[in-house]
Amino acid sequence: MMNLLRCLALALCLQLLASRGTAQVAPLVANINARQTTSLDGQWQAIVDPYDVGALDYRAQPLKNNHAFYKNYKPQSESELVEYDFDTSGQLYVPGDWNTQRESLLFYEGSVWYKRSFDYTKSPKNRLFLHFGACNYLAAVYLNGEELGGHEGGFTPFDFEITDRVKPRGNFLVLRINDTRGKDQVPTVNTDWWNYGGITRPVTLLEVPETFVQDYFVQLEKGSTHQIKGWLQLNGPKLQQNVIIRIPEAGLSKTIQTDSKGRAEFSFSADLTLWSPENPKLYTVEIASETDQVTERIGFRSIDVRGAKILLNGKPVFLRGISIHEEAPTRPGRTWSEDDARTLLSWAKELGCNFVRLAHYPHNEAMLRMADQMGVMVWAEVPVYWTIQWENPQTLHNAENQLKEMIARDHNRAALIIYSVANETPISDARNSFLRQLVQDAHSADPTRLVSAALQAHEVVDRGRITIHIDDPIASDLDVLGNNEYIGWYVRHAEDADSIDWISAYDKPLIMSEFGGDALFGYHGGTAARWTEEYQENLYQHQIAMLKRIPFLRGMTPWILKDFRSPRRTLPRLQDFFNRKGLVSDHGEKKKAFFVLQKFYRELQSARPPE
Ligand code: GCB
Repeated sequence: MMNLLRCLALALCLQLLASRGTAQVAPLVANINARQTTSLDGQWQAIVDPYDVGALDYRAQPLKNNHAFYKNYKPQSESELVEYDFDTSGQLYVPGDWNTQRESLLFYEGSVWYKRSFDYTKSPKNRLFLHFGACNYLAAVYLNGEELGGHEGGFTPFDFEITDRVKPRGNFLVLRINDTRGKDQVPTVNTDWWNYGGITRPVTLLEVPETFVQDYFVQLEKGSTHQIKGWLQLNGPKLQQNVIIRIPEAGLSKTIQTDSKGRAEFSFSADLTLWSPENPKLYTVEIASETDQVTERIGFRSIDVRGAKILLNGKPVFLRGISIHEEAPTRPGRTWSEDDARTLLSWAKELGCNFVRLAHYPHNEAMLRMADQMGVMVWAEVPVYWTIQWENPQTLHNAENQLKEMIARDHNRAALIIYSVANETPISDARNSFLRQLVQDAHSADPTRLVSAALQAHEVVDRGRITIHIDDPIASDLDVLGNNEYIGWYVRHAEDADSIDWISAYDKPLIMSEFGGDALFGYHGGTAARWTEEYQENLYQHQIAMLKRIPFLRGMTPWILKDFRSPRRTLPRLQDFFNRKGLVSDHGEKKKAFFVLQKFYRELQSARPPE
């Protein structure tokens, strides 16, 4: 009986996915900024559709006729019944979440239809792609009244090819975005961040030659500081070509041949100035096939682990980090822009950071590129958060897909050193094998970077002595251990940290991936008074004293740079739907604890590098 129920549930999931149409997305085109592009950003017409009447009829069957919103149908006579109209329904800005654009949408979760028109004349032989930076959470995409396909997952890019569908004049593009939370989704229904819905990252038309360089991986070979090893992939009818890879500044030029599948692997030695936070050196890398060429700024560095050490370019490094959510610096709402990335990373640098944890999902591409330029190492993460449906194969497939898309977008970023596959997930056999699969996926998609996860340890009290043990079984699969702890906020008192010792069952580096406490900027009191800046300041002081005593600690990313919107934080006047663990307020004001961490990071910076 149980098996039958499982089969039924799975069939329903597959059917749902089929209707989401994830199969039709095109392979991701790498480095779109270096291509011939046209932005479709700006004001789009938008219809808010809480009951999905634009997609389903009154029997909840999919609409195929002119009542379907994607048809953008107009009444042909004054007697014809048409119950929607994009032109008079208002507008939303793309990219952007809908929640912060209209007061009435602040708490809205459901469907919104977006529409915009465009003209486009492409060169006759070229191909045209539609690129979406991200849409949260489900996207169904229609061009000129026809379905292109769908995408699931709110934080990764996807493309559709529209070469044969685009017209010189009067194209109309319609998207149905739905951000209803679902138990089987990634993330699942329960999170500690705002479920910002919408077309949250840029939309771009991308014109490429008939056979083009679709993707490439140009990085140093694992463990080496002088050997470049990588691959590239062509897409189109002429798959066998000569391709030249050039790094003019390093005097490098290498010709390779792609095989009948359009793929080539290469390896050659190079004498390079290595990328590091102190010297974030980027080289112009040119890839020229017979039919296409693309240029990208790429940095080269090695990242390894030896015992409990993390080695950057062969030398031990301590990761002075901070966690960050993808919100604009001084207003609530999702961010996607270069300017916001610069502000957020400048705050991190002002703190003394050489590292950021981009929690809890893949952040926008501008952030990664800015980190490359500014010299800030990055931990990137997929939203496998708290209690995912570990036993659901569809959920695993979805998580794997999000991880794959994140790696595909960012695998040439020198700043990116760690992929994290999960945050605070409860140990069970099903969870362990789910995460093991993700670790394996990350290593096989990209063998050069480290894989981690934010775990939770447990406390043992023996004759008054408190020890915290890191022994999660998944740790044996990870290169670096992450651990979240809230001593002084959810558990115990800040002062207890003074006598707590940490024990790890693994000879691996540890990053304390979270600790912290809430403080409302400008709210003052004693060190025991919750929500005050003094409470948070005191908590950081005791945390730092404890962290200094952990011999295998190789980094930390306290929670969190900036106060952020969270539906779980309802307390009036103090929270008002903000998680207040930021070192900076939601208006950009620095709290006292900011300076405690800054002082510690300055000490670390001027101390001898770790052995
Ligand atoms: C955590 C979560 C993070 C929360 C934080 C908190 O452990 O990883 O997403 O926001 O605690 O403030 O409770």
